[in-house]
Amino acid sequence: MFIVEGDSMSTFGQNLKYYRKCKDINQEALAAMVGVKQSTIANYENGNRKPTVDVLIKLSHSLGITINMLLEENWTEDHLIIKKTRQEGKSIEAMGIDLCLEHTILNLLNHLINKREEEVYLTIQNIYRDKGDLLFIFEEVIKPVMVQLGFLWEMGKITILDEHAASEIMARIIDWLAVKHSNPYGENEKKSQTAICLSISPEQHTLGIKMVSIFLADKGYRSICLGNNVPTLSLLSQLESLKADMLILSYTMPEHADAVANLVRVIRHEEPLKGLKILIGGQGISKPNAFVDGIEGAFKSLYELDNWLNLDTK
Ligand code: B12
Repeated sequence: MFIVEGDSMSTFGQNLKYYRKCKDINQEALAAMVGVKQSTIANYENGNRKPTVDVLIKLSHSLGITINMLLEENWTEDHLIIKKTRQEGKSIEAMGIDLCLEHTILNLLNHLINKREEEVYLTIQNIYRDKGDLLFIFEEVIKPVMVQLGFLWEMGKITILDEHAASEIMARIIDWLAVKHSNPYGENEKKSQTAICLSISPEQHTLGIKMVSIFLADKGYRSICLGNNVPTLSLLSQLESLKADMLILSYTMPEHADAVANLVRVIRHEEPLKGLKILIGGQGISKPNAFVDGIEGAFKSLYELDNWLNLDTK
């Protein structure tokens, strides 16, 4: 029985070739794993031949991916625009691991837009199993996927509803990563320090601050994420009662810079909070380490925060 027909044949061939290269397996080796000739794999990849269901299952097992990932159409016109921009000047072969990442990001985007939560989960789970590195998954996978989702929305290719659904899926995946990666005793001696993390009101973007909070927990802080819409008076009393050492403020929209500056000003007038370190970050920041009196640092990424923390502990 054949299940790959017409145009989907070339999609299948293209996917097969990409995933094979991602896993750094040559055609001969894959053929041996699946029990077919090398020329059969070449024919699949060129779109000249179709696999049987049996072979398709073996291919997906050998490459460690789902059958859907082999069959689905990832190369829509929109995705190709993004792909072309991002890969400009690089040949497919020269892309190596980047190509694998690129393909993964496009797959995730596709799954998110089509609201296939399980596929998103499986893909991220695979990356987590391979890398086990939160910083990599947050900065190199989830953030680029969300930014590209934003481009598609800006271009009118997806609806605001698609964007909401995608954010909800991603929020659950990030929470799953947090539990999976939880490090209750901390990797260093920071465990006595408390960090309070929030998105500045009226900011609605909260995935970034979730990531920052999880990252700090992984670094050994007692990290408390308050999400968004936090009333200022409650925040002030919480900072005091929890004896917070650090306040982390995130904002995505540049116009929320004033709200950040105002909150920092209010906090700096509170005598009991004199020792509190305030860090700000997010896409809303125009220049790193620029503006706002009374803060310890302004950051665009978790890499920058990581560097700062390493310096701060020395
Ligand atoms: C999902 C999404 C939404 C969701 C958010 C859901 C949620 N729970 O978060 C919803 C649908 C609610 C939404 C609403 C809006 N959105 Co929106 N949204 C996005 C989208 C697609 C993804 C956001 C995201 O999660 N990014 C990924 C996270 C991980 O990135 P991040 O927050 O920047 O965090 C990273 C770093 O910045 C850093 N970081 C963040 N904070 C901090 C803090 C510190 C201390 C440190 C060290 C690091 C750090 O760490 C993270 C990992 O690297 C973006 C596209 C984009 N470019 O991101 C648009 C985008 C941000 N949204 C946009 C807009 C316009 C809006 C709306 C105004 C739309 C509307 N008309 O209603 C509203 C905003 C209302 C408001 N008051 O905030 C624009 C912003 C344009 C601009 N620059 O002004 C964007 C860029 C889309 C676009 N291309 O046009 N949005």
